[in-house]
Amino acid sequence: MIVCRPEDEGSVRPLAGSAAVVTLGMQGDGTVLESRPEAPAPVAVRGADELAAILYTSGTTGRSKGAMLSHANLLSNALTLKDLWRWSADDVLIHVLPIYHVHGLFVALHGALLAGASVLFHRGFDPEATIADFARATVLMGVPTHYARLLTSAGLIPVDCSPMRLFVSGSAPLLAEAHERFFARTGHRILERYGMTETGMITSNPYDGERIAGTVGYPLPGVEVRIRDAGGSLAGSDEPGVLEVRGPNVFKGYWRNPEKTAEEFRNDGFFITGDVATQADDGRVTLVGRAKDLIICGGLNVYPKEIEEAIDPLPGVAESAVIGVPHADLGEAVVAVVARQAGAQPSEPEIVAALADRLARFKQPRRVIVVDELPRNAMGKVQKAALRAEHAGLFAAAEAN
Ligand code: MCA
Ligand code: AMP
Repeated sequence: MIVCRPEDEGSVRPLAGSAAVVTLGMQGDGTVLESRPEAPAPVAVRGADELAAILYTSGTTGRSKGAMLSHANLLSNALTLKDLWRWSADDVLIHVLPIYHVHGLFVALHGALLAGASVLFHRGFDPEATIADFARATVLMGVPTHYARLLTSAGLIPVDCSPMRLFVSGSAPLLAEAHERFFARTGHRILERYGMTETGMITSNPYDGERIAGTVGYPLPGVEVRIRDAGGSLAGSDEPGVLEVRGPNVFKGYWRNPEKTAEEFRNDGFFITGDVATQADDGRVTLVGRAKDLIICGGLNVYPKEIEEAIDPLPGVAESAVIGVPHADLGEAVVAVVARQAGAQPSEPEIVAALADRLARFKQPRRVIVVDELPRNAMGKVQKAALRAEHAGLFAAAEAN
């Protein structure tokens, strides 16, 4: 069955083959327009281990990888979260996330669908429209940028959010300060959880117990987590290392990419997340960094290598280093430090303009800084940590002005 907007029906039908086409849309005045199939479509029977979805996720190599998720992967995570977060048919979810990522597509929608709850589907994220729905909804799921924007919205004080029972945050780190400020404004402690496209959700702060800001809570029931230090041994409690995960939620591998699949799994079935974490004696996990060179901007992932590969061939550019810099709204913002070729004068506007049709908007650097040369260590490696430290205040300064 294909569900599309009424205005797209003409272009979708020729592609539909034997699938039923159902249309669903809304007029400006809020009237729902829907068509139903002439006859109910036959239900296709699928095995638990069969492929349910291939979700593309970017990689350090610059090329996207298709994560193969089975029906069992999706179902196990959905059933676990339904119990853990107490979904019921009385719930009303405010849906503000894109439905092309695990967060909006599975975590939010599956919970609601499995419980038979209702969904208030927003076309995009508007803080005022979201706050207006707090009076008639029970659950909100968002990335930290959503909460940062709710907090800068005047509408949040005073606000009737009496029906609301659960605010979830994930996809990027939620600042402890945002957690506290949200509590002070609304009386709700945001529940932070952690996951990945390849694994669905891995850990969650508790529904009843203490939700500690800056931690991502405990491994979900049935999900095993372990942490390996830099030497490859299992880390002791509170010692940092790369988090590995195994369980019914973990994907089957990358589509037509057995080499990459083999690289990211251990022989005993644990998947290497690339996130650096610590685990306390009681099992609580805290993310402390990333082993993968990844920037998370407004909940969307940007791999520096892809951006550097777009910048390096531009006229007058010798080389570039792309970093993430703290940004109050987006969490991290993409910044490119560009070393010019001797005698050349590439400018920020020129580079920005050249990238406009080469990179998706969210991957485009917010600032380009042109320098004579990039800092390197004794091994000749570009010192990104030094660049991050040097430019850490870039957006803080802009906001203060
Ligand atoms: C939009 N822009 C961005 C971003 N989003 N730039 C950088 N990073 C972004 N994330 C651009 C727009 O194109 C626009 O460009 C300008 O910034 C201002 O747009 P604005 O209107 O402020 O943006 P928006 O449309 O309101 O979007 C912000 C957003 C959105 C609502 C935070 O980025 C979003 O929905 N993020 C959530 C992504 C998500 O679902 N992540 C989960 C994936 P111009 O100035 O040219 O107009 S991770 C996942 O699924 C795992 C499993 C997990 O753990 O959840
Ligand atoms: P994606 O590849 O889009 O599925 O993004 C997954 C990555 O998002 C993880 O590997 C983490 O680095 C990050 N992530 C997800 N949830 C959180 C969280 N609560 N805090 C910090 N980082 C997170």
